[in-house]
Amino acid sequence: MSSDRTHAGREDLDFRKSDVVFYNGGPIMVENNHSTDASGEFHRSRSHFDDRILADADARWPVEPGRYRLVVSLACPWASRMLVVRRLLGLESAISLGVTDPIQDERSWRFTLDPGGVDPVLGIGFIGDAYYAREADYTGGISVPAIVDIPSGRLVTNDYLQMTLDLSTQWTAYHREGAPDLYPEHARAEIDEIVEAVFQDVNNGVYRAGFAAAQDKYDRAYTALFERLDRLEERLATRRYLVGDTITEADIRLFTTLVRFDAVYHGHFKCNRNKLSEMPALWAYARDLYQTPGFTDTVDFDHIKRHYYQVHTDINPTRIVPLGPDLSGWNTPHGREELGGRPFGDGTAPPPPPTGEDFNVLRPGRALSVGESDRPGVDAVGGDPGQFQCVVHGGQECPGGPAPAFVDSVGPVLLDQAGFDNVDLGDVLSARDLVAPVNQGVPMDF
Ligand SMILES: N[C@@H](CCC(=O)N[C@@H](CS)C(=O)NCC(=O)O)C(=O)O
Repeated sequence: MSSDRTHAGREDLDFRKSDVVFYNGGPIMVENNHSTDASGEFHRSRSHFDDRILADADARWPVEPGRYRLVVSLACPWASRMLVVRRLLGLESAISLGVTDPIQDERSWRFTLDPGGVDPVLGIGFIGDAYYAREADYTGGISVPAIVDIPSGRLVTNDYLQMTLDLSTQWTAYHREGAPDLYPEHARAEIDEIVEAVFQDVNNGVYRAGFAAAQDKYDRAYTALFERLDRLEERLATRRYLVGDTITEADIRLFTTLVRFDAVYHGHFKCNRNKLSEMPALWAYARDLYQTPGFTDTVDFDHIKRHYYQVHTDINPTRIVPLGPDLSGWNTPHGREELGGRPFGDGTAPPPPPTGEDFNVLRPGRALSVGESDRPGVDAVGGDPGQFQCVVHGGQECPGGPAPAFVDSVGPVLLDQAGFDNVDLGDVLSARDLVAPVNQGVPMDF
């Protein structure tokens, strides 16, 4: 199926449809897997494709290593759950990974970070192509995370609620040695209950606040969100994790919202009673998880910030991406070990991520060498030693040769030290070298 179509808003509800808007001559897709109704209330659509991949050789989609490709945006909290679970369970070689550009266009999520703008395994430029291969006349939203059957090129599922659970329960034959049990049978009732409340008030609650189009709907979402966060703050003051004494699915689902809280939800979605960093237990809990192998390497604040602030033009028409907040606090000690707990239960920490899947350039100790390109969207670190360097995204060249900006996570990082063969971005961050936004002065077009 060709990708020369513009996917429409969902037809099943008579809501205000999301729009395609034009910015600097280029169309930008406003997300349309959700809508705001006539009363101004935000609604999230159900995932249309809810097939499951099962540990059953006779299933329509049987578990089979190498057969499926997981497609994510690093910006997306629902997709990031999959990244964390896949990493903790060691399913990286069983289920390959495609990463989209954080900015959608009118055809939705695209593979513009890959050479030639095409996913190297699926051979498509847009994840929408896999949706249409599955259902040619599909008119609904195109969302990530998505799992695609590689041989047929068809989408299997975009049901983010079930996907992570199936990695835990159906893919057990391919879990790494030492994989933790993220959805232990004895604790499922408690996990499910917490996950549901966290979904309503927190995961989806921030969207309900951010996309509310009426004051009362916003007020309600905001109130429910902070009431829930207050309760979580209390719960987590005395226990290291949400359920039991190990990391479970419940923690992963809360984490992917918390890690975005100060960077995007606090400002962009108006969830601003306080920042996460002003809630001591939750902030320490989030840092604890963030610093845990398998979590930290999935976080890309650059993708997160650019996606939210640049795609939701209905709530941020200027598309300006704020410079703040200061994200260096994520790397500070959290002290949560004192609460005990065994992060991986009887299991062990995952090994470092496979090549190309270490997405967090702010992780302490993470180094980039001149000429190295080890993450999607980063083609090279160029320029002469002693000059400013530039990381180039999406196959574009630095405008005007060696550009005065090192463009990376949380926006550009200006580096002017000599000959940094081995730049430690942890140091760069703590040295407070964050400077002007990408498109101030240097019109970089990603
Ligand atoms: N598939 C789910 C949730 C996943 C989701 O909302 N993903 C967002 C990114 S965080 C997305 O892909 N939105 C794109 C769109 O709707 O056009 C749904 O349909 O509600």
